[in-house]
Amino acid sequence: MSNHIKSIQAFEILDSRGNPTVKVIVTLKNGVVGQSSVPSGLSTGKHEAVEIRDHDKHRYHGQGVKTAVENINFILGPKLIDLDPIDHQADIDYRMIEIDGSKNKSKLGANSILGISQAIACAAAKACNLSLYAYLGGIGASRLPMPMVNILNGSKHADNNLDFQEFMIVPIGAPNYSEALRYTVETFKSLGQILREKGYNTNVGDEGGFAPQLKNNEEAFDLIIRAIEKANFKPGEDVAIAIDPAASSFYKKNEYDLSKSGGGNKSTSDMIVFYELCLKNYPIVSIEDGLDENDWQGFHTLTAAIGHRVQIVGDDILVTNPEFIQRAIDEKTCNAVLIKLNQIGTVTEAIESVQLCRNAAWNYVISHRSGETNDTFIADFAVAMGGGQIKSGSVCRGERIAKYNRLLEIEAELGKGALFQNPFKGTK
Ligand code: 2PG
Ligand code: MG
Repeated sequence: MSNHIKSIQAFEILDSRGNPTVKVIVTLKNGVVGQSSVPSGLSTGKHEAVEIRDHDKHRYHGQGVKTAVENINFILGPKLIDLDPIDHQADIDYRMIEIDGSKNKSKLGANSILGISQAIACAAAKACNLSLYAYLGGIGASRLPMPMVNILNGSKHADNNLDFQEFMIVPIGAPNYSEALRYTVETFKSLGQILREKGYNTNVGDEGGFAPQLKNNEEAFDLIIRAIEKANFKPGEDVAIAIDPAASSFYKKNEYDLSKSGGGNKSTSDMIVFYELCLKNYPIVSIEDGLDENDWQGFHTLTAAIGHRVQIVGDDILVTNPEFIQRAIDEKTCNAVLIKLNQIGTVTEAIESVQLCRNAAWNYVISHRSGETNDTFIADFAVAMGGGQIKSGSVCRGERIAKYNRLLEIEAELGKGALFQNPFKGTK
């Protein structure tokens, strides 16, 4: 029986916010099955590949994905039957891009195309009797990524007064992945205790981080430092801080509106001064989307000012698009890229984006979306791409933990051969 594709079937399932999303099952003629589900963002970049929703107000408040499912079952799927998925990922992905025909996958939907793209990779890996990371990355794929764990949620991911979307911790002193994860769990638990003692709410946001009402950003940083210490780690040595302000979310009328968290309105240069001050006062190693997604000049100035001391990550501004990333490399817009498969819509193009980063000696962070499923594709993808960093939210909520747990499994499978990527201190 051959490895060729027998059928491609899609379904509407729910993501972690209870919103519909796409699940795809690819079956090969030899009975091998590969499956994958598609995530969905809330603070999306304007230039992301387009996720198709039904906009039928009578179903799921317009959020249904039946059209995307039908595009798979009746348009894309039938055109891929009989193809051999093994080592033909790029060929199949570019066929789908051609069938869609638009510049941003708006005709058939990035959610349709990515669902197939990921499920094809999973089926091919299984047909080769390989783990997904080993199939995608080859025998050199043995480096686990540095986790960036989001322990305080704000902005669009929580109903509190924090303007910044993500306050993360990075276990930069950990010797390996499993220890790194332990550092983050113990710090997260300590933060919970501190919040409880102060009478703050310990409910969590969309990505599993706590979501209390705080006085301002400084209080968030102070609480995190206390949590690191309470967990018996040294701030800046064992555990550092990373932030994703997701600044496009509070950029209004040419100003950064931080009034929700008591910071007033700020210009681009005020924001840069503010970040410089944060770096002086707190052990911050990474700032993602510190400015608006259209502020290429501002990003360049920010990188020139502090890029030698801190990782400046482009998410909404670069949308995992190789063309945008190449421009950013040429113009020194930042020095690292957030990689989200559904921002670009195929596994092949996401790999191209990572390759651009590696060639430019830029860091890259493989990322989940705020709307997730228990799919663990990004965990394998991170190892296949040589480690880098991964952000999958907090060490809380099943859909976030699924990725971190998959990395523990991979670490165990690699045994003595497992390496750990520490972009802040070198590989161990
Ligand atoms: C981000 C992501 C993931 P969303 O901004 O980095 O944390 O959020 O998926 O809502 O775009
Ligand atoms: Mg972001």
